[in-house]
Amino acid sequence: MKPLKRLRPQYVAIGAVGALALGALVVVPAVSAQAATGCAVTYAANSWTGGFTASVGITNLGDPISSWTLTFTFPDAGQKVGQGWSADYSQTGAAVTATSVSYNGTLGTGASTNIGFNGTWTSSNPSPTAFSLNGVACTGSATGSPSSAAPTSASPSASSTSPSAAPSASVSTPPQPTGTTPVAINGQLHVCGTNLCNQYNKPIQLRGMSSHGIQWFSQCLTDNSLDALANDWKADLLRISMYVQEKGYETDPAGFTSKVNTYVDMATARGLYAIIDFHTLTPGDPNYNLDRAKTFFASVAARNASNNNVIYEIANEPNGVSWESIKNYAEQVIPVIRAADPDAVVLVGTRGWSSLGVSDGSNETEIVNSPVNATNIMYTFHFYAATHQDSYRTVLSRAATKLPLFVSEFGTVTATGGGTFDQASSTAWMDLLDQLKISYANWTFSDADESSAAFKSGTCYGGTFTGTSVLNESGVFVRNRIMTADNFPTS
Ligand code: IDC
Repeated sequence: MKPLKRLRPQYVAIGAVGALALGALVVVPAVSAQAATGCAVTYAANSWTGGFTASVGITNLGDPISSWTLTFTFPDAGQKVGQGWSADYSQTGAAVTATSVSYNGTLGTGASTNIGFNGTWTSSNPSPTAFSLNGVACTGSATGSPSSAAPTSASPSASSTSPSAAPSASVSTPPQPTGTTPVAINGQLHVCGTNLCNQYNKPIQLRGMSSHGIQWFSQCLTDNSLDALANDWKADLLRISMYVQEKGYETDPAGFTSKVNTYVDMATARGLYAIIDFHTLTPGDPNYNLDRAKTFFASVAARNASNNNVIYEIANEPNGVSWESIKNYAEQVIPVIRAADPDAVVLVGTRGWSSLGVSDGSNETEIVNSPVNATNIMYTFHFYAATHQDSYRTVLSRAATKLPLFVSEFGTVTATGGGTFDQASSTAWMDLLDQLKISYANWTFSDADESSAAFKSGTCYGGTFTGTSVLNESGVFVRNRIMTADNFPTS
């Protein structure tokens, strides 16, 4: 996804400084053979409690260069650069250095490039100051006379800014949505504090369904079934559950990658968010699949980078493995995703089958005390209502005050995926998730011969997906909960 395009809240254009002078730059008398130097910089940050995504536009106003080093200073001691893209970053105290990478070092006169990073902050998050390119302050004007192209070849974004604009910060908000689908309304999502926020920087809850393993139930993921999910169920979300083992990804990486991308496109066409679920289950240590995860996510993140509806879930249910091992896995996979698709939300599985550790006798404090070193992530919590009851609800409520949580999978039945549909516990869970605005996906949008399946066994082949006649008790219940109005905030 292109960060600059989607940065909306707190859109701070300090580059008005650069644009002002750029617009005013008409003729600088030729002086000598000395190299002309100069630069203009724009900076935009999308900020939430404790974190931000920044986009930096760099325009070279001097003679052509073949590599560059950009330096700037954070005004607040608590501001830190985290994962970056399109440059190599380092930070010493408040001073940040970003160095060009192989494909963007060459900048002709008037040429621009864009870089960005995710950062963290503690007390405040002001825009950086003192931008310099190759040691020359970016004032928006050049010294000396560029020997090549005219400055009018500067990037449209810089030159379209009115020359009379005051060199002060300006703020713009996103326009009202033009469509009514969940993605049209909410746009690119980000994590804000412990919530999932939309393009208006407002907390939202997404409600939807998880597929069963895509190696098994493709008859339930058709144009008709997804039309029903979007229009009859009025869901916001499809989780695409790609098992890695059990005849899944490991047997045909290219084939499964392409299948996932097809389902993403089918969700996109209907204005649904799509979770790409790397469905690790057995073995429970996600590091067993670390190399596969890196290969898979590098590919799907690059392929879907321009989408604004994709959420990446890097490990379904770690089990029999410590939180530190899961964290270590996450800190290796997340940068792979960020390098290709910098602004997508990433979901991290938790210990004990994504129970925040509870099913292993632990709890959320191990995560609070040792969070994954990345921004724009949420931790997953899974439950099966007939098995997991009040004690799990207590943990979820408490953890939700400290951690961004996403229920990327839950069942209304027992943890086996079968057994009795537990309406009372399911209702208590759904009420709690609604109250906490925690997003969820129900297991499963399939016709598997088990009570967790929404559709009665074998009905997907019949091609009818709307209404309740084809649904199991669980399907009827969950559809009723999902189809109530969303009321996403747009201001
Ligand atoms: C179950 C399926 C079942 C399948 C089994 C093994 O419902 O048909 O045979 O996996 O692949 C989870 C897992 C999810 C499980 C589900 C129910 O994420 O893969 O699906 N469950 O057991 N965690 C808790 C429950």
